[in-house]
Amino acid sequence: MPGDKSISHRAVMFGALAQGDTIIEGFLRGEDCLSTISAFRALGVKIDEDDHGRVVVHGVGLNGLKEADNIIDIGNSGTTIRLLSGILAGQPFVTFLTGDASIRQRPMGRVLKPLSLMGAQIIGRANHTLAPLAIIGSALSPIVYQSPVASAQVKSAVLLAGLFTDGWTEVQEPSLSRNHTELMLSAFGAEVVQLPKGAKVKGRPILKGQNVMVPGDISSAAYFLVAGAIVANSRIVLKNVGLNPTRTGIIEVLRAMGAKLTIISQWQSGGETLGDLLIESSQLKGTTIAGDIMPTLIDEVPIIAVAAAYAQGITEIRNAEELKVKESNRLETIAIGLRQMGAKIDVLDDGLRIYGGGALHGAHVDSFNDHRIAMSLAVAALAAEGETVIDHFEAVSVSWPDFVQDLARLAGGANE
Ligand code: SPQ
Repeated sequence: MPGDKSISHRAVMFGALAQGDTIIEGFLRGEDCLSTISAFRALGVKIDEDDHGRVVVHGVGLNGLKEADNIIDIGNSGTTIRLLSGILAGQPFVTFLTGDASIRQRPMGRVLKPLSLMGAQIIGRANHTLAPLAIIGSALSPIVYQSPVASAQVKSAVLLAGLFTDGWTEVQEPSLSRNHTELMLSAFGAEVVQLPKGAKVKGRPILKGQNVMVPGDISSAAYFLVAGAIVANSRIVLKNVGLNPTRTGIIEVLRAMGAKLTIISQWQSGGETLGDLLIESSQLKGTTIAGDIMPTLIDEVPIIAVAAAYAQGITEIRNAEELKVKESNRLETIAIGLRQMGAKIDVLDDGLRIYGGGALHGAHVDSFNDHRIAMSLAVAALAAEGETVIDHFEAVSVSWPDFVQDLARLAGGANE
């Protein structure tokens, strides 16, 4: 599996803020994580590759970043712009951040609001809710922030700003979101306390460069887990997959749907849980997904919709409003694609109702420039009757540049 996107971003960011070198093995060379590397290079951090293909970040320490001499373009990466905003809010210089058309529509107010409560000065379009952003570095104070959304990007932005304050910064969230920031900051030497729904961090730590082993991305593995379940006569072993409990909702849901999914082995590395997974063709049945599990499978909803379309019975997904503000409105875009392939789906205010059981057929569909929609529709196409053409498939490059080649190794017949 390609390296975990969330962990790859954070390894570069924390490596940059640490003293000494950070060596990253298994770094995801997708466009999003490459945008994070470019951003930190623009901020004066030397980042290169060693003879073993590992990324080496030559840390500048907590106070070593330098003002960039131009606008930083973070492309399609929400994680980069939001976490960077937290880091840059407390710097003694000005930064301008922008991104592609999708990023410039995604909500930034959710990050700017808590940061401004800490004393940050950030200007954005549409009354400080949209990028481009101008970040005028300022002295920050710690806060206790009650986040209205379960978002790891909001939580991380506030905790990272908290590194540049005197005292403890705390974020509470409605449900626990992925906790890679907390685990990795602690591995780099920061004092971090994990809360049942949130976390707190002590400001001005001395971070020390680390060797980071990036696990395979469970959000990428999800495509092959569903492919293995819905395509007849499949048997796939996926190795070194990250199994952090804040990310494994997909495993719980596929099992509840009747998937023959086995965790063959499991181990710990760098504070993260990893494992090898086995998936076999399965007769799936509908299920209900709602509540605290949602942040643990937030990026997997489109591929779960595919599994549900091939399952017997109805699947209902609720409390998934966050899907509306991703790279596309994923409730709408996955419904459009799957309907074109013959599925029956209702888009609800906060989720999807999928009527399973109908056979899907090939169709001419669109990814809407969203990597997760592109890969989900490709998996739907595998088990459909006839050929499917997916427009704007190149969107997969943000998280899995070799997706087609890897899929073709398993399925044959896929091409660009
Ligand atoms: O980085 P980006 O563009 O926001 O990527 C996505 C994805 O599908 O790859 C979301 F569109 O993943 C987010 C995820 O949805 C990555 C992330 C992180 O690394 O902290 C957290 C989640 O977002 P959020 O808004 O719930 O915090």
